[in-house]
Amino acid sequence: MDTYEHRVVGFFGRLPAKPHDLTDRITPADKCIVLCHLGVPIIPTERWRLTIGGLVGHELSLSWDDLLKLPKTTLISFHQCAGSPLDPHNPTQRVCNVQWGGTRLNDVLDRCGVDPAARFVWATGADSGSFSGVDCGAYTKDIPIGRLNDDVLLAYEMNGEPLPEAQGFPVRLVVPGFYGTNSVKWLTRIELARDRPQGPFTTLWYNELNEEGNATVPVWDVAPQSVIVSPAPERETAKDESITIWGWAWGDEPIQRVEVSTDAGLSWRDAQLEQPVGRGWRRFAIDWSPTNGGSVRLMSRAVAVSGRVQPLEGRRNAVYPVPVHVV
Ligand SMILES: Nc1nc2c(c(=O)[nH]1)N[C@H]1C(S)=C(S)[C@@H](COP(=O)(O)O)O[C@H]1N2
Ligand SMILES: [Mo]
Repeated sequence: MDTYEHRVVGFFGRLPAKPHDLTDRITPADKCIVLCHLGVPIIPTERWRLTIGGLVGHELSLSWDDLLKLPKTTLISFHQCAGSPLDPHNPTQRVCNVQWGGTRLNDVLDRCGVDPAARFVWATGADSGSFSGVDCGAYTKDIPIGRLNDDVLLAYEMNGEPLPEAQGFPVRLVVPGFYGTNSVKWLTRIELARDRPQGPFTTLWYNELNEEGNATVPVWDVAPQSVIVSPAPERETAKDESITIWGWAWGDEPIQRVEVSTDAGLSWRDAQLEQPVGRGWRRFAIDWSPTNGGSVRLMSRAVAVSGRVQPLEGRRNAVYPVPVHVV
């Protein structure tokens, strides 16, 4: 396999924007999350190739020019980091909303043909090295083949611009609805396989007990979640003054409603929830006129169509409380 010089060797990330900074529907690139376990490889487009192999009719190798000749799709999708694989239940709210541009993975797979025995799509990046004391080799993730909708992209644009280097230049996978960890950056290899890959990112990390506590599942689909953007934590608001509490809600499963509590979770009211825009996050809003003075914890919780609710604590999609002061 080709090896690449790295701009950064070892873990690299950007401090995530706080929820009250996520005021834009489409998050500007410099406020988006950045997370690189193994560093940042430098990949000139002239050298880049994507090979597609494993359980396919015939292997394919695409150059940058080949890729650009294929039809381009753009879509909006929320993009959320599952948090550190070493601390997976910590609710980090590392999230943004992005417009991606690229080629449908399905269009490329149609050209090489998929063997019916294939059950997983492996994706490997050009970055390699060690993470948390483990020599990882390359970064390889998988998605179940049933998840190969037309929204899975070989993306080369973020918000209308080429991908930034740390965010996968020149090409990354984007799997809308799945946690960011599955959207492999600096993508160089796609492989169809019967089983899950055996590297540390699919065995040692990024597997967890499901909510029912009865099975270990891969960290794939994003659980229902919401954050309050406004008011910001610790804001003062006047008694009897009406303010709008608003924020974003998202999840792999469609969200049916968002509830807001202005009494630390004792009672909940339905917020207004806008219609979905692609796979993007959705704005919710509710008016509130506090009648009593003092400190208050505002909360929002998303409810998915299945009835699955954002929990109060204990999981990465736990409710994000916002303390405010009524004066
Ligand atoms: N090749 C590669 N792809 C990767 C990673 C990585 O370390 N290497 N990190 C993953 C994780 S955990 C996340 S959250 C997203 C972050 O994407 P971003 O940096 O563009 O926001 O990339 C994913 N894709
Ligand atoms: Mo992540």
